[in-house]
Amino acid sequence: MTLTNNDLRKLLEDMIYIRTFEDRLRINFAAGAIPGFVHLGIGQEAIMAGICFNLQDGDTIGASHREHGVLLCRGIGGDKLMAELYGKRTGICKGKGGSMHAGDLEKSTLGCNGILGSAQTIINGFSFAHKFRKDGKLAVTVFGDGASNRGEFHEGLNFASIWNLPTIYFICNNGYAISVPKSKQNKVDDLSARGAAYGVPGIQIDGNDIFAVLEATEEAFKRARAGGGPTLIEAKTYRWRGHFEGDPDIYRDQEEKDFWMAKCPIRRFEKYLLDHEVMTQAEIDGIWKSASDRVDGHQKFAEESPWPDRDDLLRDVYYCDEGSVQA
Ligand SMILES: Cc1ncc(C[n+]2csc(CCOP(=O)(O)OP(=O)(O)O)c2C)c(N)n1
Ligand SMILES: [Mg+2]
Repeated sequence: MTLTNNDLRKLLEDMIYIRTFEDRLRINFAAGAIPGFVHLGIGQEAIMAGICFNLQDGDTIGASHREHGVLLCRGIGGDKLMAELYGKRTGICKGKGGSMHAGDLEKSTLGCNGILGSAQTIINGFSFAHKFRKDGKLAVTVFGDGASNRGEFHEGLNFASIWNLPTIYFICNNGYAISVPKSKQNKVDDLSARGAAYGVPGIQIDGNDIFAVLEATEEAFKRARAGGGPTLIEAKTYRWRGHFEGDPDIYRDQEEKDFWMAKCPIRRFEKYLLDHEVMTQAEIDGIWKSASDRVDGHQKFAEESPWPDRDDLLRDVYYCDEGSVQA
């Protein structure tokens, strides 16, 4: 695909912004400022930025518990996301969703589902709607290697195939489901091979290579928009942090972590940009600095925001689209 220097700069900015935002979550969670669970996607930035780069407005994306980066790239706004994670009333879900349920339907960006696998069937409702309305849009579901062992993944992929739906199944294979390594989850080397069982093209890529993510999604999205049906993409990657913040992470050795940290998707992309003289080190340093300033602002906004009122407790518990209710 052809990328301009502005495209390359935007991709690097997005990846650095995600890393900086999440690194701040790491620090602030440890300081006790963030309630609930937080799962960080540090090390998986190329996947989040790459998928979102190729999405159009109106395409639906449903990510999982580790993809704050998707929310940022979809333009939900760092203030509203940080406030949500802090449980504040100014959050995108008024502080009631937290890290795992933050989403914004107005930006066609779904919150995550606490039940692993269920999002892989639900997503087809959105892609079916896109197909039914003939709006040329698609729906992507982003989930982990662990979730790909749930029955709903298989059911959903088969359904998308038989209905020829514009659904993209994107597996972030980071090698672990909590403490269980992939080798103990299943005996399939390539999760992408599972597509063949349902007549769906399956492709495996290096999830730490932004260009591989861009190429795979560009092709899959093009096929989906043209009525060619679903694609299964497996991106191999690694999470640098434990499963959740606070996880003692005793099931992975340092050698393995060092191996993957040396394959940092951001450093790798920066090297490409420097080697090809697209950017100077000073420009890259400037991007890190401005990401840090932006995140300072989000943190301040979240810290200074009010808590939800006691009266808010039972508001928004049920959603009712009044237009569809028959008198
Ligand atoms: C049906 C179900 N079983 C178990 C869990 C608990 N759980 C939460 S995350 C997780 C592991 C997910 O692993 P993976 O899908 O690989 O995603 P990753 O955390 O590696 O990004 C599990 C088992 C759950 N949320 N839902
Ligand atoms: Mg995993």
